[in-house]
Amino acid sequence: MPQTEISRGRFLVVDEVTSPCHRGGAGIRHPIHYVRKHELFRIISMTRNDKLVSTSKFLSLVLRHRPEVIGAKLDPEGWLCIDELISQANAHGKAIRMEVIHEVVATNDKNRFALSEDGLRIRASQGHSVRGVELVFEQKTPPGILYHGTVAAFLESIRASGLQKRSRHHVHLSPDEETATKVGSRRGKPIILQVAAETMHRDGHQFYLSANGVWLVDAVPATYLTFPV
Ligand code: HQG
Repeated sequence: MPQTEISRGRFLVVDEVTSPCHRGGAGIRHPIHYVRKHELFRIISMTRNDKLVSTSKFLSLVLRHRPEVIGAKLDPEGWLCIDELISQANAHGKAIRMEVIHEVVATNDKNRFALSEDGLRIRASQGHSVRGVELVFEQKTPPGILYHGTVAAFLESIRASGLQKRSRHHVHLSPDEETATKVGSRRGKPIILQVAAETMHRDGHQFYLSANGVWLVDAVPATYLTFPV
């Protein structure tokens, strides 16, 4: 942090970290956290729920898609040290606090994030698009039918080439229609496709279940899909 910027009063010193997670071992003092003043005032005026949603979206961005936005790198299994996440986020103008991260992990509607056993690292449970990260998922026998929520605009292409993982590492399938409806609704009026998961599995396709209950496959050929009439 350039001294000139501090003396111009554009930054506030918020915190100091002790980093047991970093190379160098326990108890090493690491850079002081700074937050731009306008960012701090924006945060103070947010409601608690706004803050949790905003932090969850930010964690999804960093832990699934673009860790480089805060100059961070995930390990091959998607983990990032929480102290590094906080200090890097704050250094890039995104104020984020340990208590809020813990609250997001504990209360997130889809359990999107998980802490390591020692509590020092965090990762997204699924949904990654970032390269160089490959989570080890539990292979599982799926139920007879799984569901995929999408929108009309994609149907022609899905009929032609089945479900493709696009930018993510897997195609995501839901265990029930209600969840699939929520997934599809993110893009417009939801359309629910049924996936003959048990048959697919019997034919040799591997299914994985993420820690937060999302079924994952490499692709779903169109022959296993039932489209609404
Ligand atoms: C569509 C959320 C054209 C597919 C949700 C989907 C989920 C095709 C979109 C998770 C296609 C990909 C993932 C093809 C697939 N032609 N379109 N051949 N094959 N598509 O976001 O499943 O809230 O990557 O139908 O809850 O929508 O982020 O996948 O519409 O679990 O935790 O291409 O994201 O979780 O979109 O959602 P996405 P998704 P979070």
